Amino acid sequence: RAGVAGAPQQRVVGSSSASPPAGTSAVGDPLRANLALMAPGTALRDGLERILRGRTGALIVLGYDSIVEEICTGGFPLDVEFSATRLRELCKMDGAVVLSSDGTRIVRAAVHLMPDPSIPSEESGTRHRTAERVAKQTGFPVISVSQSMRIIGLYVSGQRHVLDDSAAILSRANQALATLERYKMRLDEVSGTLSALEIEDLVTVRDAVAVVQRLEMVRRIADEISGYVVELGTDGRLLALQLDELMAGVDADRTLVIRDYLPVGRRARTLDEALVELDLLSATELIDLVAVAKAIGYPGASDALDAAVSPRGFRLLAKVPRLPGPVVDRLVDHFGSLQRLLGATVEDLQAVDGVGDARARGVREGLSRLAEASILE
Ligand code: 3AT
Ligand code: 3AT
Ligand code: MN
Repeated sequence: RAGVAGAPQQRVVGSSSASPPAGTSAVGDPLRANLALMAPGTALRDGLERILRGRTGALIVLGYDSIVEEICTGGFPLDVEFSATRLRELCKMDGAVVLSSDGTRIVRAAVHLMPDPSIPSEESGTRHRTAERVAKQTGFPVISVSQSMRIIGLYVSGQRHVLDDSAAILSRANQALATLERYKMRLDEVSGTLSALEIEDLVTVRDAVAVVQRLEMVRRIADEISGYVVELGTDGRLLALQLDELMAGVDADRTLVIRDYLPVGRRARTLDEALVELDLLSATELIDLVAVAKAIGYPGASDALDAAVSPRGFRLLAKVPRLPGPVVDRLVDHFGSLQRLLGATVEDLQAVDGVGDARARGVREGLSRLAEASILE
């Protein structure tokens, strides 16, 4: 076997049961997936709370394979179904409890774990040192319940996470939610302005980039709240509903506005590249419009912000009711810009594949309505 101190595999348990909430980035986050497994409302969390209340401690390994087996000594094999009360009783004994990686079975109990002592650990107590080392050596998440400090810790992929009680998480989540509301209002303002400028064909790079910037700020804070939703489990139901309502359509708009304004030419980026670049911006860079413009492929100079640009029309076409995505793509392909789309007659529109008389009228009316609405604003 390769050196144990090398990079541990990162394992995600229970990821199938934890559906990602709104706003979560596509890349799976092992910490988040594991927090979902032990969130309020789960049997595992119930067991951990019982251990805390009983004022005993615990050391629990979430996964059993040959690597775990090798560092286990003593104790006894069980292989019984998991239950919160069983876990609590077994944790009254000295040693560690080993669960299956989905947390549904108790595999071994009263085990003395002997991880590689050369693995560095910042912890002091033997329980927590062992937890950190076992997590690093096996790649499985390890939970420690401290008897002296009365806290639940999760060691996963080199990180230590202390589980807070729901009240504390909720108060942080509500602060984040208030921030999200403010950001969302500002986003609605700048995107309304952009729509009006698009209709008049008066957009500058600055106007478009301001919307991209606000969308990214909203996405980031929403992602933070998704983390709280996961951690809160059943206690986060109302928070999840509020988040979903505030975030309706935001992700779609993010791709639409970028597709509208991705520059062409030598420095051109694909949509995915632009999204990755945006994600890489630090919090301070995100405040800087020049840096945001650069991320989606515009020159990184402040005078470039004042250049005139024209949208392709994806974002406004998406506001026309009952227009399927592929038809939107073909319309943009055919006309090339929002201005040409706005100038197109019903006959012109019908030249596009999949656009019959009725749909052409729908598009014509939809665009006219959007134009009127944005001028009235
Ligand atoms: P008691 O009879 O309960 O005192 P025990 O054999 O049941 O002893 P525990 O597992 O309860 O032992 O551990 C008690 C403490 O002993 C925990 C830790 O502070 C210390 N301890 C155990 N093993 C080691 C070790 N290898 N190195 C340093 N301290 C250790
Ligand atoms: P507390 O915060 O006091 O709960 P600690 O890190 O100070 O944790 P202790 O040395 O007091 O840890 O040990 C407490 C218990 O942890 C003793 C034993 O039941 C368990 N424990 C410690 N090391 C191991 C190990 N290597 N394998 C299994 N169980 C262990
Ligand atoms: Mn102790």
